[in-house]
Amino acid sequence: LELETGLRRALDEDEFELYFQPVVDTVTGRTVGAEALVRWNSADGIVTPLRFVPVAEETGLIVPLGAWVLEEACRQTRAWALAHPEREPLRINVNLSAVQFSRPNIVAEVADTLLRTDLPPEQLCLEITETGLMADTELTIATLRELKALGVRVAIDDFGTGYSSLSYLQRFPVDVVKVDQAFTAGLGRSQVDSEIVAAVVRLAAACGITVVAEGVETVEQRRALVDLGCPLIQGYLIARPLPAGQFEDLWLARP
Ligand code: G
Ligand code: G
Ligand code: MN
Ligand code: NA
Repeated sequence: LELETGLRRALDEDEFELYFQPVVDTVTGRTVGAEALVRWNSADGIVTPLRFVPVAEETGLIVPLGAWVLEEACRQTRAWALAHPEREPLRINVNLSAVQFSRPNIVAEVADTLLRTDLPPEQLCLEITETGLMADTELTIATLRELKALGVRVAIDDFGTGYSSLSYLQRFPVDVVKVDQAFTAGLGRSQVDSEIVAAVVRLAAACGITVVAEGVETVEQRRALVDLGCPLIQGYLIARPLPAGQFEDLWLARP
C-alpha cells in the first residue's frame, strides 16, 4: 500500500525516468536501436521496476505509467532522429505488460502516441512477454495483426522462459524474438543452451523473424552468438541501460 501511494505521487511529480540499453548488430557492430527501461527516482534513491512494475500491474497504475513510458520513448526517439539526421534512425523497444496489451483500446493508444510524437511507426517495437501473449490466443492474434497494420513491430520478450513452444514463432505474427538471458548465460557452458539458441535462430530465420540475444556479458558469449548466426545482441558487454544523455553520447561516439 505504501508503494502504491508512492507510485501515484511519483506519477504526479514526474519521478520516472527512461534508461536506454543499446541493441547492436553482431555483423556491423552498429547500434541499431535501444530498449527503453523505466526507473523510479524516489526520495530514497533509484527503485528498480522489478519492485514496482508488479505493484503497478496489480493496482492498474501500469496504465498511466505505461502510457507515459510509451510517449516518452517515442518522443525521445523522434528527437534523436531530428537532432542527428545523418544517422540511421534508431529503433526503440518498449515493454508492454500483459495488462496493457489486453486492454481493448491499446491499438488506438499506440496510434495516437505515434501521431502526437510524430514517430514513424517502423521505428517502434513493442515487447510483450511470452506469458502475456498466451493469455487469450484469438484476441492476441487479432491485436497483433492490428498493431502490425499500424506499421509497428512486435517482439516476444523473455523467449524460452514460459510455456511457449517453437511453433509460436509461426502462429503469432511477430517480427522479433528476444532470447532470454538465461540461455545466453549458458552459452559455452551448456551444450543444451547452445542448441536451443541455435534452434531459435534457425527457426526464426525461416519464419522471417529477427532474433535478439539478451544478457550478453562476455566476449565468449558474443563470439558464440556470432557463430550461431544470431543477428542482434544486447547486454552489459556493450552497455548497461543508460540515462538518455549517456546513451546518446555512446550512440554518437560509434560508427
Ligand atoms: O530494467 P531492468 O532493468 O531492471 O528491468 C526489470 C524488469 O522490468 C524487466 O522484466 C523489464 O522488462 C521490466 N520493465 C522495465 N521497464 C519497463 C516498462 O517500461 N514497462 C514494463 N511493463 N516493464 C518494464
Ligand atoms: O525482461 P526484460 O528482458 O525486458 O528485462 C531486461 C532486464 O535485463 C533489465 O532488468 C536489464 O537491466 C537487464 N539486463 C540487461 N542486460 C543485462 C546483462 O547483460 N546481464 C544481466 N544480468 N542483466 C541484464
Ligand atoms: Mn524487454
Ligand atoms: Na527480455
